[in-house]
Amino acid sequence: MAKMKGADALTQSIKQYGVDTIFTVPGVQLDNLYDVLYDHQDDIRIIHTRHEQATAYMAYGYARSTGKVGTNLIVPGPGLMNAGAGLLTAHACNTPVLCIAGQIPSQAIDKGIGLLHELEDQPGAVAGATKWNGRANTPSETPSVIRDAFIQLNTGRRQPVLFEMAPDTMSSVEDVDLLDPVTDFSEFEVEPDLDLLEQAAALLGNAENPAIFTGGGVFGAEEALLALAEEIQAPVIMSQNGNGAVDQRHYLGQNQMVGLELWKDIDVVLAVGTKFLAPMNMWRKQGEKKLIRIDTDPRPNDPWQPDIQIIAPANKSLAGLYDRAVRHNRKRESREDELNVLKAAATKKINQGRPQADFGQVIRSVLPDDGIACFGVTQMGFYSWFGFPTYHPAGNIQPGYQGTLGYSFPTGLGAQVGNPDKKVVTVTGDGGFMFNVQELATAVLHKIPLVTILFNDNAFGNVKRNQKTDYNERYIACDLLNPDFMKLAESFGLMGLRVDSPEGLQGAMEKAFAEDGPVLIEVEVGPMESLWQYMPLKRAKDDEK
Ligand SMILES: Cc1ncc(C[n+]2csc(CCOP(=O)(O)OP(=O)(O)O)c2C)c(N)n1
Ligand SMILES: [Mg+2]
Repeated sequence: MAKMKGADALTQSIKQYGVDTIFTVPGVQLDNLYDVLYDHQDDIRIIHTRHEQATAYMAYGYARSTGKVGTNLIVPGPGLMNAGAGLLTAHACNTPVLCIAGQIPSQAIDKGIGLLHELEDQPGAVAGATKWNGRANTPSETPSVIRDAFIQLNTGRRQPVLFEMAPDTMSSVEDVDLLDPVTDFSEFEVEPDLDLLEQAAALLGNAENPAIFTGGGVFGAEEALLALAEEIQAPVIMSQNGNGAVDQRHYLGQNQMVGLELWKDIDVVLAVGTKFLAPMNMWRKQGEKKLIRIDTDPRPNDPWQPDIQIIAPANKSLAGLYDRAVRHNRKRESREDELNVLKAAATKKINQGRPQADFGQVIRSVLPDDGIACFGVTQMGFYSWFGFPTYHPAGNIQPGYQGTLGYSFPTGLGAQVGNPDKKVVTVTGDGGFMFNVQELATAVLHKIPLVTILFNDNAFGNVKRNQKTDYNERYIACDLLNPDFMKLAESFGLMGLRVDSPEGLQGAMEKAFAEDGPVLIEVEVGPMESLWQYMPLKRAKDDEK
């Protein structure tokens, strides 16, 4: 027990849970907390951004690329709402972000009296983007509310949580018992049902043609996933958001293009931590397929209900399945040759998409194997879903089903902060980049050596192409006025390189990686062809009605 302010209790509690970086924009409701954080700068790095949106995206990039919790700190009301798109993206991508939001003074909360930054039912305003919320109303209860927050962040579906503290709680003093932090969160996890594991293992072990489909929910369970896949020789078909759970240089690490090729003959599907969207809604249930699902939450609204549903974390479930599958497994030949042939054919097909493939292959070849790429909602990003082989779980960061334009530059910055010793690139369009262009200042000020590759077609190119092909060239709201990006880079104080070819990009990336600081590479491009014709995101050909 020690006497301390609420702001102290909060700072010491989050420090106990390993928070070492906070992405933030200050404001009056946070002044007291900042004054405490001043004394903890050796342990907690404060990265202030130029817009709250970036605090959440950076926390997302930090968390998604490290597996740790990412933290942002913002004022209530408009500060929190500005951060909303980032929280929503992290929510979609099962990524744990601790969002610490200020509040108005305790006595005035939810009274609607018009105090600065007041937002009635603040937790309700972000309920769709957070899995949990909690408010510490006194200094003494702060450690237990933070403990609850971290249990939520580290168990079940790892998604953002909202923690609130009012300014009067930050400044008031009480006896506080800083609790011992939880170190092993597995004791708070649901255990998989052993009977169901046995049934699922028998089904998989006896299957003639099993396949495993995974999404972002499988991250953290890579070892058990590969062990099971190798045991039953099942290809692991990763969603766009789940790329890298199995190294895509491994013959079992496959994307959904190959998944669709295999679909007709698959007899038992194991879907882990995935919405399983394309197969369920577009490819449909052809033939007598059995479906086993492993999820943290039930999915009662899915049109195709599983034969066996295991509600438990991926890690424990897959480890349990592996142990049992070994007993049930039939004798199997290696599928290496067959699956490598299919992979090569799919790669050839997506690489017909030009110039995306030419640039994409350069990015892959210059980025080190352990490097991190964060692809924006740009035509290069769509290419990356199927054309960019991903070697590790953080190798290809995406916005998931939110498709959040503008997320990639600040998310890449957050990933670079979390991985100071790795090469990190962000790939963005001119449209998306300008959503958060102000964070060039953050990159320079905080010395974040991210390499940003900006594909500039002076358009919301993807929108423009749709208007060309589907709406008779009735172009509206898609041409963009851009600044001179090289002058912009110079005025923010970072290196700018302009190129217009894949060879130029190669040289620029090599130069950029040799730099000790952020670099902006602008790639001048024209219209790009649609890649949808190559993608497996449509009805299977011989679909049953
Ligand atoms: C938050 C948000 N707003 C709008 C969109 C719709 N949208 C998708 S792609 C796109 C254009 C992107 O332009 P740019 O970043 O220049 O990439 P390009 O398509 O030119 O490669 C737009 C407006 C979106 N996905 N997300
Ligand atoms: Mg563009």
